[in-house]
Amino acid sequence: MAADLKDCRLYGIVDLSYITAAEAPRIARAMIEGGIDLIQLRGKGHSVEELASLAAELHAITSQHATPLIINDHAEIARMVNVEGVHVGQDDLGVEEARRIGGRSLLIGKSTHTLGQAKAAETEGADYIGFGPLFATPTKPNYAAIGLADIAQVHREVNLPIFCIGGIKLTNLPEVIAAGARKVVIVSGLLQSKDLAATARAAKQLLSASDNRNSKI
Ligand code: 3NM
Repeated sequence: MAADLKDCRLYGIVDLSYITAAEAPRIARAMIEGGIDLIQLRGKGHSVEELASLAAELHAITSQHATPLIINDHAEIARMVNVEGVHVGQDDLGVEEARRIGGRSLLIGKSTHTLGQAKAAETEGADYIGFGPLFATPTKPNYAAIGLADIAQVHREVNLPIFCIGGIKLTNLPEVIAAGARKVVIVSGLLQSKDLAATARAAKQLLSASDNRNSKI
C-alpha cells in the first residue's frame, strides 16, 4: 500500500509492556477513532507465535480503516500476516535484511538516536525513521535523552519522513513542534491516558495546526 507517509502525523504503538494482548484490539480501535495514522505492534520478550497471532487480529481491524500496521523487530511475521511494514532498531536487522525476510513490498522504519544514524538510515534505504528519545522515557529505558536541539537539523539534512519519539506527551508536544517536529510517536502518553481517542485527537490537532505543515515530507 506504501501508505503516504508524508500525510502521517501521529504514530501510535500497541506496546505490550503497557497493555495486555487481550486489550490490544480495543486499544487499536481507540487509536483509529482518535485519528492515529500508523500503528505499530511492539512486544519485547513476547514470542513470534504470540505476536503473529495478535498481529493478525489487529490487522483485521486496521485494514478496515486503511491504517498501516507495522510490526516491531520481527520481519518474519510479515510473511505470516499481511502487515504493511516492519520497524527495526539499531541493534536489529538491517533495512535490506528486513525487506528480504519480509519477502514483499513493505514499509521499513528504523530507530535512530543521532543525526549520523538518521543519515545512515536514509542511505540504507529506510522508508521512515524514528528520532529520539527526545526525553528520558520508561518505555525505552537505558537510552539517554537527546533533547530537542537536533530536530531542526535532522529535518534539513534527512530527506525521509521523521517521527520524533520518546517522552512526548500532550503537555510537551507544543515545545516539540516548535523545535521543528512534524510527525511524532506517542506511546505511554496515549496508552496511559484516560481517554486515548481524545488524547490522540488533541495531539493531531496540535500537529496539523503547526506551521511545519508546509514541508514536503
Ligand atoms: N523508541 P514513550 S523512544 C519505542 O528513541 C521507543 O528510538 C525510542 O515511548 C527511540 O512515548 C521509545 O512512552 C519509547 O516515551 C517511546
